[in-house]
Amino acid sequence: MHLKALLVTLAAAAASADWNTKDYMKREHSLTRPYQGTGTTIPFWDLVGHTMVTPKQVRITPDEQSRSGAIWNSVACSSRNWELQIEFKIHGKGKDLFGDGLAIWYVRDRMITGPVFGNMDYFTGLAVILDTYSNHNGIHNHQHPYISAMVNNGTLHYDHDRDGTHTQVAGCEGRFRNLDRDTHIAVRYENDVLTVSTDLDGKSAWKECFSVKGVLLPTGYYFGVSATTGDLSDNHDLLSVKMYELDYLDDPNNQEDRSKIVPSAELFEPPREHIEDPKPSLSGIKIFLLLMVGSIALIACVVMGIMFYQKHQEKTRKRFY
Ligand SMILES: [Ca+2]
Repeated sequence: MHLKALLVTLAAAAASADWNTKDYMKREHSLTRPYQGTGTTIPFWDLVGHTMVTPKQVRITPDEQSRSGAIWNSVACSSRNWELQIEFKIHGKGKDLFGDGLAIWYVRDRMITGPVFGNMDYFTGLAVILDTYSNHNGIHNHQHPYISAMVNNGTLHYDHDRDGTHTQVAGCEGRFRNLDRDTHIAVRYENDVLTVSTDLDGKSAWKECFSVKGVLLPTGYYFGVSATTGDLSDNHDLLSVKMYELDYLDDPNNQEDRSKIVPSAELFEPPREHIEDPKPSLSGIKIFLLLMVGSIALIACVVMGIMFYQKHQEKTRKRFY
């Protein structure tokens, strides 16, 4: 096929793919300027805690100690496949010390405050965490700020002391703090694949942070963004949320009832603290030692046997002479 013909075919395929998707921004799950509708409320969104809305941004926490806030979508998501594109800004006075971070949620329960970046612990659903402060005293196999995802069925505890590494599905480093340019993150959930990408370099291009297969999330959960400060602080600003539905209209999978699915992830990243590999080599040494002791015992037996035989021979010789 000629290159031109190929390009035309590809363009036609791309165009028809566009036709088959409902790939457009869903207003009821999105948050764009101007935020306020009539009065002081934001259509489709509810505020929690210290969150303040200004014409420029939704400030989830100011750069002050012990602040906590969230903004929650009030409409449950009925799409099976979706992408959330979030523009945010995390900035503050702190040069070396700042925190704690921001979290993006797709969860069953909304509007509940708690210790996980302003949201409840033992949550049910997905968290994408932009952790600016490393609580862990030891060494991680990554630097902070750090982006990670956690899938929870309500039984897992988010462990701040380990910065969530024990329960994370995947993660990547990302320098997203105190930048002059716009910073964006995309959370894409399509065909049970969770992909998180960032646009932090001002290039208007997505860079993959991680992509994980086998992530099960039901429909009917709520989107939210929360943040918290403690002894350390930062401004955690949300500028926009854009939700795109990725469901194909003629996809037979869309007939499946996904509302009863229990959130789960096939893969969990093995936490660094649990990687202890001297055990196999220890048992190797044990086997070697056992073999050596065995061989020595065997040699000793043989030597003793020979000595006994020689003595016995001597005795019999003595008897005959
Ligand atoms: Ca942390």
